[in-house]
Amino acid sequence: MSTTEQGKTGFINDFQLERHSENPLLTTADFPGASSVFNCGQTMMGDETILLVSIGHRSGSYRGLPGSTTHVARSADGVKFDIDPEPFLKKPDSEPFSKLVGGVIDTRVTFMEGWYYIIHPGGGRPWGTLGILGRTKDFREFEYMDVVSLPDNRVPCLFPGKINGYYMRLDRPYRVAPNEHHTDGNIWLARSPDLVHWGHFRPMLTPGFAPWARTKIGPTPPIRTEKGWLTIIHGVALSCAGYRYALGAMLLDLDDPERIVGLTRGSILSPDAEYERIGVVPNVVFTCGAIADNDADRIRLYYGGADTCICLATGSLSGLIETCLSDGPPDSTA
Ligand code: BMA
Repeated sequence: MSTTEQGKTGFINDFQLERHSENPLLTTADFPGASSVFNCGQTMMGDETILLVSIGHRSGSYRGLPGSTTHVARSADGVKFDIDPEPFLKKPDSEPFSKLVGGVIDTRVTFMEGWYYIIHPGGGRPWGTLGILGRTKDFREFEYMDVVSLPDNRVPCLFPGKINGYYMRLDRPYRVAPNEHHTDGNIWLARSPDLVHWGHFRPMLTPGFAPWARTKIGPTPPIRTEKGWLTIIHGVALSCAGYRYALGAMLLDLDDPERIVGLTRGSILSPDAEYERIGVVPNVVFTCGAIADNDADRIRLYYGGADTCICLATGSLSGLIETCLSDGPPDSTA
């Protein structure tokens, strides 16, 4: 196992993503009236890097609640971003979406068959939090498709194409405790003939495989590599200081993605920089995906720091894959 123990913060991996020297790349100052800046969905459209950045406003809107907005940020070099002034995702007019979508956070983007599919959480009170699917071709026009998961399952992450005749996705259903804090939640696999109807559910990974992921875990859309489906995951540890969000990765078998062939036991990015430790929600590095630059053997991860800024971390793609493989499959799956 390639992990080393780092004092009280738990395990971090020998393989660490490197923070970009210009971090944070986007802050509340880049969005007039913003009080918080979240996560973000990410993809390439041609040569352009696209981020979906969700914003809470000083007027009081926050975290996917009505009034919060999600904007497209576009970049030619992956570092300097132009932000579309008009929100890309707004509260929709048509049923059932108008009932289930206030504002949007945590967008997961998957490109397949000429469309960018986006799943984001919806619902909330009184329904519970569920996954809503829509799609765009250009990050200007967006169409909602359907509600694709029941509460509480807010993070369905699509694979970028059919495998063995089925669309597939990673889920993270969870239970909400009486104090309304999320509890547990495991990663599952689901299959579908058409992206709307889902079944063949299989359990894959449960929290607790490492100190940084002992309380909660969650997936992002898998990326195809020669050695397997690479999936960045987040892990949460709860202590007397509150939640601490870190990132790791897992590798899934190409033909049988239910099988985890590698899992980083240490985190590959944890909240250590000031802009990750101090902000609206302290001690958070959180991402909704990653971008693989295969020719450059590089993985780029745009992530939210402390729910207050967007940052970039990079690393060797093959290095991360090898780390997953050398750390090996989880000792026991659910
Ligand atoms: C998660 C996500 C992230 C956020 C984190 C901490 O559940 O919603 O976008 O960064 O909580 O607030």
